[in-house]
Amino acid sequence: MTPLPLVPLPRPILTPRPQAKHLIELAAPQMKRSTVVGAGGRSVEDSYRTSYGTFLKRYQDEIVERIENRVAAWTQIPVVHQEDTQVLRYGLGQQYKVHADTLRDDEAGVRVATVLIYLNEPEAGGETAFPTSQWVHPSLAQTHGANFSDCARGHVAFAPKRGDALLFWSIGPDGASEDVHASHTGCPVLGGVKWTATKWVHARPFRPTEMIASAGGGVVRPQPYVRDPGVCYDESSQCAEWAAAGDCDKVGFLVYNASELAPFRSMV
Ligand SMILES: O=C(O)CCC(=O)C(=O)O
Repeated sequence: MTPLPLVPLPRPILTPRPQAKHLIELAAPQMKRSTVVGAGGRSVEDSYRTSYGTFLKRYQDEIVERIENRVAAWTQIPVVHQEDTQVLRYGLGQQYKVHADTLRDDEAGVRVATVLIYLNEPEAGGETAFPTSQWVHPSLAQTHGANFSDCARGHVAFAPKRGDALLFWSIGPDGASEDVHASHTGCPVLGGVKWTATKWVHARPFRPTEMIASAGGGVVRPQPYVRDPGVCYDESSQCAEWAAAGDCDKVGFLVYNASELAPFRSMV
């Protein structure tokens, strides 16, 4: 089977100022040089990945919890499958060269999806590029790529926009094979600084006892991805119009804005 080109979905996921700023403020005092997985599975510093980063615990406060719940709603996979939030800071020239996110954990299995949230906008560069994928429609190269840096030019790529997030799947629909189109790079920052928050989502629950501890030791609250069948969830100003046209009666209805590749509203 020839795999389909990857369609990373950009979507606003944070209220840009307060929530993005909050994540940066939580992370800033504890940033350390990022690492890659080296020989024997050890974490090592490498010129392949030159950012600084740290992790924020799941459900560590209300804002983190809200964001994690949104990631769960978007991926339709519970928060307990998410790793802690990794916040990254890229200074001038810093980057993450082409790689796949398919790290395996003994208990949680493979990382199946990534939600990459942009916390600010660098002055130049810093795009996320997918050099082994193609745009589903060639016109998108013009719409999205007008001001790309050399690293991103000609590729499926996204320039950071504060509050927006990208969702992409690293594992194919068979649940096992790696999707080569999901290889990606964090292009070098050419001006200013770039902050991101990454949520990696695993096939199975990721260290559930840690999550219960960081949620205060109590019972983990119900998650919003469990939705009432037949209930509309409005995520677009056009929802009232679609509802009036009877779309809410169509189970499984999902509206996409093809020009932006963003799902606006879903029903279960
Ligand atoms: O910073 C980026 O644009 C990409 C980050 C990334 O590749 C990752 O965190 O796995």
